[in-house]
Amino acid sequence: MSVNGKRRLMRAAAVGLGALGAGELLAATRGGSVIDGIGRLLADIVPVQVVETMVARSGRYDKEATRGSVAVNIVAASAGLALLPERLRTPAVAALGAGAGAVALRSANRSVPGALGGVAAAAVLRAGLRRPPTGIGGELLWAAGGVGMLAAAETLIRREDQRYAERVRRIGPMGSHTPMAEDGLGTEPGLSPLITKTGRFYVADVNSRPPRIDPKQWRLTISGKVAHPLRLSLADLAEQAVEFDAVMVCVHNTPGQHRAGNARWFGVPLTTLFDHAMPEAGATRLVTRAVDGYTISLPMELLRTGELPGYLVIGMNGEPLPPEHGFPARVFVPGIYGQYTGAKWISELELADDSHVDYWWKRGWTNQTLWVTPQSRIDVASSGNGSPGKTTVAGVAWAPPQGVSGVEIRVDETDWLPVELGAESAPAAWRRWRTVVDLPPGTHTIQSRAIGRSGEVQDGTDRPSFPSGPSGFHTVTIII
Ligand SMILES: Nc1nc2c(c(=O)[nH]1)N[C@H]1C(S)=C(S)[C@@H](COP(=O)(O)O)O[C@H]1N2
Ligand SMILES: [Mo]
Repeated sequence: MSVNGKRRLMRAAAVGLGALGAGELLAATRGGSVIDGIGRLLADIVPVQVVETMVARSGRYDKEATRGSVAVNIVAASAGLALLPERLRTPAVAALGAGAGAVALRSANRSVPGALGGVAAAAVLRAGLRRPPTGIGGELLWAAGGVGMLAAAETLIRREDQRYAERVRRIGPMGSHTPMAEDGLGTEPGLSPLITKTGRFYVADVNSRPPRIDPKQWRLTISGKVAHPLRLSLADLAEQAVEFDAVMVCVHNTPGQHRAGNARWFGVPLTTLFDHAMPEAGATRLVTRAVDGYTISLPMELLRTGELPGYLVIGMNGEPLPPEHGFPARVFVPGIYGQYTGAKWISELELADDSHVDYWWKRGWTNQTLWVTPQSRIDVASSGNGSPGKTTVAGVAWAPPQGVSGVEIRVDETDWLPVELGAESAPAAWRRWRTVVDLPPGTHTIQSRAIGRSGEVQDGTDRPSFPSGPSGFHTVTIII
């Protein structure tokens, strides 16, 4: 490419950055975002192998990574416009603007401000390409302006999200918030607490940011194949809720990961809702539908009797569900992976037949309910404390809903040794464990495995999450 060609590209990229910043800031002042809508579109359409790679690589910053790559790609696309002949630029920019607008208005987002921002960005882009900045100074001004406006937009959105989260919290206590019983293991530096603090609880979903829902307007509807359709407010639900402890586990929780958390939840047993709504005989699936169009469905034969307790959850650790964890309500059946257990941000529970197709099924995931298998994580493997070789090994293990009956560790792939277990707060909750082993100097590997009360022993075969759930042992290396 000629020097001139490169300059044209750079100039168009600078203009693109400025235009994106302007559009995003406009959207943000009205409570929307251009970037978030496109991020969600990507989550909805990229091949599942790409999702898997992204999840594996991005850790807990997947949402930031998605937003960043959306912004970079928009700027790259703007630069690409410089390569088009002049007569095609206007239609191309118009198409970009219309596309961004349409994406914002998709049912997953329904964001008029996002659409406005997209169209505004296209208008600024067109103007900037018509009268491109002259000289490096002009380009820098566009680029710096773009970055500044993007930063301002991000600040605005975060501030509004925080305000919303605060409003949600002030709705008042949800549950007794009784202090957790001790499990007898006391405190061990590095060992996960019995209850995961809400702010440290993993967040996994297809959205860039949690949808904001007005609790005064919100009603849970129960519809479809029921004799008595219901419409319930948050206050109606709170009257019928009970508290329970349980671990929630993402299907992407490969060994050693922190995509699992143990909380004290507050929710209405699904059987109570069924007693009121009276599902018809042909109702074989409970479809949990979220405001963002996401659905997860569950087999009614599992839920109807209450043998497998499921809940419409409205509280977490004594407070309303925070926005990122599904305010105002989510469905949770302990023992089923997060991706199969029920949607956050519920708008509707629909009793349906087997013709229903879930969000993830269309993407290649199994349509069978995925059960959490016994898993354990090593949180602590530390030696020293005055006596070399004496090594404390501790962690958490779960096998919901029946519970953990034992945890074992092995050093350098020798024999499995049982460890001390903390008391069980509830079978569906996680259980902490600890032991001390004497290790000779050198490098050692330590592995742990959980044994479920049903007799199932954690499977050590390394298997990825997709398509039917992960397995393998968490392995930690320690040097004495
Ligand atoms: N509406 C909606 N609900 C959802 C999801 C989602 O993307 N959208 N993700 C599911 C997945 S994959 C998991 S692991 C859990 C995560 O819940 P958490 O973010 O509160 O930990 O929510 C589930 N519910
Ligand atoms: Mo998940």
